Amino acid sequence: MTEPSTPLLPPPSPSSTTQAAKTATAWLHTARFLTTAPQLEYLPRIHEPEIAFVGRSNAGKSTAINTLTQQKRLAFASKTPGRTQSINLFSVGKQGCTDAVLTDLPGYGYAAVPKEAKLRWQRVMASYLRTRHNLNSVVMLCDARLGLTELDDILLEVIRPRVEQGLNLLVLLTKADKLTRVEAQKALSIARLQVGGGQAMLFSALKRQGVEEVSVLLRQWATAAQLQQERDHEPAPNASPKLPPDSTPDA
Ligand SMILES: Nc1nc2c(ncn2[C@@H]2O[C@H](COP(=O)(O)OP(=O)(O)OP(=O)(O)O)[C@@H](O)[C@H]2O)c(=O)[nH]1
Ligand SMILES: [Mg+2]
Repeated sequence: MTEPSTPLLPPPSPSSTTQAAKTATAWLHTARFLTTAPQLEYLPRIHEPEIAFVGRSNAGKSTAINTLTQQKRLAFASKTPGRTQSINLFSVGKQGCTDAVLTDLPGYGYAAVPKEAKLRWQRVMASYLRTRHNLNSVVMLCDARLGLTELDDILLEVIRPRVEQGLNLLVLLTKADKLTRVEAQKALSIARLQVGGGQAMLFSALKRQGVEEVSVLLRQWATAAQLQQERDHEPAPNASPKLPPDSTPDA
C-alpha cells in the first residue's frame, strides 16, 4: 500500500497575508542607522545580509527606505537630485540584533555631474554589485514614467550572473502615482520583460502603493538568508556526527 501523499499547503488566506504584512512592516520599523561610508571603497565588512537600494539620481531610493521603515528622516530624501552623496547603512532587527542591512546608495546619472565622475561612479558601483560578499538582494528603483534607462540596464547586466546564482532582484517602478492605471500597467509589463530573473512591482510612497508587498518580500529574503547562513554553519552530516552511526543513546 502506498502512503497517502502529503497534502499541498493551502494558499495563504487573506488573513495570513495581512499577518505577513503586519509582521514585515513591524520588522522594517526597527530600522536604525548603522554606519555611513564616504565612498563604496570604505564600506565596512559586515556579515549580515545586505539589501541595496540602487537607481538613478532622484528615483526615490531614500523616500522608499523611509516609507518602508515608516520613519520620516531615516534616509535623506530631497527634491534636489544627488542629495545622497555617501552610502548609508541601516540595521533591521530587534534591538541588539541585526537580521539584515538596508543600504541607501547615491544615485547615478545626475545630469550636472561631469562625465568623468559619472563614469567613475559607474565603475565603482559595478564593482560593489559584483564583489560585495554579503550582498543578498538588490532593489533597483526607477521612475515609472521613465522605466529602466540605459544606465539601469548596464547595472542589470553586471548583476545578472549573481541573480542566476541566487541574488534577489526587485525592480520598483516608483512614483506610480504620477501615471494613470493603464500607463502604470504598461510600464510594469515592459519592466517585467526587461528584468530577466528578478521581479518588478509598482510603488508609490505618496499613495503607499506596493508598500506591504515590498515589505513582505524584503522580510522573506532576509529570513531565507538567515536560514541559509544557519545551514552553512551547521557541521556537515558526516563530518563530526554527534553520535556514531551504530550507537544508541544511553537515556
Ligand atoms: N509623487 C511622488 N514623489 C516621490 C515618490 N518617491 C519619491 N518622490 C520624490 O522624488 C524626489 C526624490 O526622492 P529621493 O528619495 O530623494 O530620491 P533618491 O533616489 O534618494 O535621490 P538621490 O539620493 O539623489 O539619488 C523627492 O522630491 C521625493 O519627494 C513617490 O512615490 N511619489
Ligand atoms: Mg537618496
